[in-house]
Amino acid sequence: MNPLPLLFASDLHLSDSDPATEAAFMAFLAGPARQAQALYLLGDIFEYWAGDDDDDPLNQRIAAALHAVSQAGVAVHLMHGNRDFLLGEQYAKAAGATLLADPTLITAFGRPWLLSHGDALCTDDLPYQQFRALVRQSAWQAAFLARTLAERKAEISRIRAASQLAKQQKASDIMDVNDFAVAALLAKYPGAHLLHGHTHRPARHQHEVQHGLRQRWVLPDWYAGKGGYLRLDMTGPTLVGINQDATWA
Ligand code: LP5
Ligand code: MN
Repeated sequence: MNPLPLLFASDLHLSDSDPATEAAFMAFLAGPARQAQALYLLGDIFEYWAGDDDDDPLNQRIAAALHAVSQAGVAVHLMHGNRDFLLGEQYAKAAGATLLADPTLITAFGRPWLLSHGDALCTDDLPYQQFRALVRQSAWQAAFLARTLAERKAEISRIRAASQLAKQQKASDIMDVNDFAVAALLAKYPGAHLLHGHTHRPARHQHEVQHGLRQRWVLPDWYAGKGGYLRLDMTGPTLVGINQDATWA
């Protein structure tokens, strides 16, 4: 029998205000995800994450659904995105999942694959990288998490508004990955292909690194009825849309 595939998804941006995306993700967890050896969620699973003490019913529904996938024998892995990097071990445990560092190297179907959310590769976006450097410090996070949930949510709401405004001033290229950053990262992982999300530009790219061609697969986002995942099996990676009409790579 052929070995089961590995599935990768990211950028679901789940929130109370988007029940259609939650329903699509639940259908994915009840369907294709059960026919896999492992499920990797590479960040921005949630529209934002204020802390594991936020017991919003949505968070509980998703934890229960992921836990059921893991109970069915599928290894569930979570990686932080730029919106849910405060998601902690407590929530991962409730979801029956392991938290992965960004980046993480795995071996599957006889070759190395490097997994990342992708935001760290957008090195041309200097204001974002400054913001990231600040909020990824453990001391900053501990101080933020020490505030009340209501204060954290209010602060996040301000940051989201500031981010929306800032993005309107940025050229689209600035918000994509930088080719030199991709090559520098892949140079540290001989022979690996890269899988990431964040940019919402699903595609397959090729990069020449150390005199060889490396693939870079970009996962789709799930906003507004879109959505899809990457399926990795013996034949290699395939981008699969949850709607019939998705055409990628
Ligand atoms: O997510 P997306 O794709 O819309 O935009 C990202 C970058 N923006 C962000 C911010 C998040 O969207 C919103 C925050 C989520 C919750 C985090 C929880 C805990 C943190 C709480 C912080 C108080 O990631 C956006 C990129 C874009 O991707 C493309 O790569 O461009 O980056 C920005 O827009 C950032 C701005 O350029 C600079 C930061 C603005 C805020 C300034 C206030 C600084 C005060 C810092 C103190 C916290
Ligand atoms: Mn992201």
